[in-house]
Amino acid sequence: MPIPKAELHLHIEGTLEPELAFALAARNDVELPYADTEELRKAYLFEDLQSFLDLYYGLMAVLRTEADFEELADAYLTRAAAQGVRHAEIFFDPQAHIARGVPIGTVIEGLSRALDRSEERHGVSTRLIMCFLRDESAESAMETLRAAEPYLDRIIGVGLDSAEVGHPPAKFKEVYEAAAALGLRLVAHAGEEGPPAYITEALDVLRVERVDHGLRCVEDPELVERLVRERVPLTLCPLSNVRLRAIDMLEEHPLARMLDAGLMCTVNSDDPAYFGGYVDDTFHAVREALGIGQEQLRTLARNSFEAAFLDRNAADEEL
Ligand code: ES4
Ligand code: ZN
Repeated sequence: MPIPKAELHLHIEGTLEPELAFALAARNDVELPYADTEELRKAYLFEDLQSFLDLYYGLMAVLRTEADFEELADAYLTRAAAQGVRHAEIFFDPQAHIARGVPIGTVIEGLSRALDRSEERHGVSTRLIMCFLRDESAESAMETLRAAEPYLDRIIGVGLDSAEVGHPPAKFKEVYEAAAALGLRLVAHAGEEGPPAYITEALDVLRVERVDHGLRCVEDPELVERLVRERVPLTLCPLSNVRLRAIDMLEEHPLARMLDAGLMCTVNSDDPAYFGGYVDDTFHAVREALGIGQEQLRTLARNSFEAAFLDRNAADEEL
């Protein structure tokens, strides 16, 4: 039995498995630049974050209708339940769909169809976090926030993803202020490929409550000390870091050292269809590669509920 856990860093578009991509392509009459699933999988050899993003945004062409988004989310929730996930906070990238002519309402209504039935069907509670693409303008992010206003009852918070370097958090200060004023919770990717200063900026300028990745904090001892002191959750994604070459091999991942330093680490799958495993696969992989023991695995699971946007009682119940 996999250990019960919450997943806090999961891009729903990153759960699009090749088989579903081809099924949706056929249904929607979308031509893909790959002959079959095998050829598609062979393209999953990434140099860095950008080379992954190019393929990831390209394959989204197959997602067109509410039913597509429902099927995508239901497939993820089925797999997540089998991996011990009891609660999932799910990112989605509305701008990547709006740009292709798919309205935000189609995305949110479709995902909601699966999410609304998730507790009953899969025993997984869910939240949705809307991400802004940081390589798009702050104005575009603000327009996206406005477009989401009719659906705010379905969205717990906002995040920031896509190409990090050259797009520091401060670019989105006003959007985050507006999101906070709407009662939304705040997270952001920082310190994945970008420098430790982006983590500090996400905390001080965007006022995020959790940092997605946060990997590169280890380069700045004062920042580590602060993250420990303030108990800032980091949603680490070790398999993603290997596949996107943030680190050379899993054996070199700083997760064990980060836990020893007292950082509030969680382990997550990021884009599991692309990075070689879902979240319990990731727990197994770090156990094997880093010698992370049962006690630390329990700490990671406990941290995942503590860092979730659940109320305290609900989080305690899971433990
Ligand atoms: C992402 Cl791994 C990663 N980093 C930044 N943005 C993303 N969007 C989807 N996966
Ligand atoms: Zn991510």
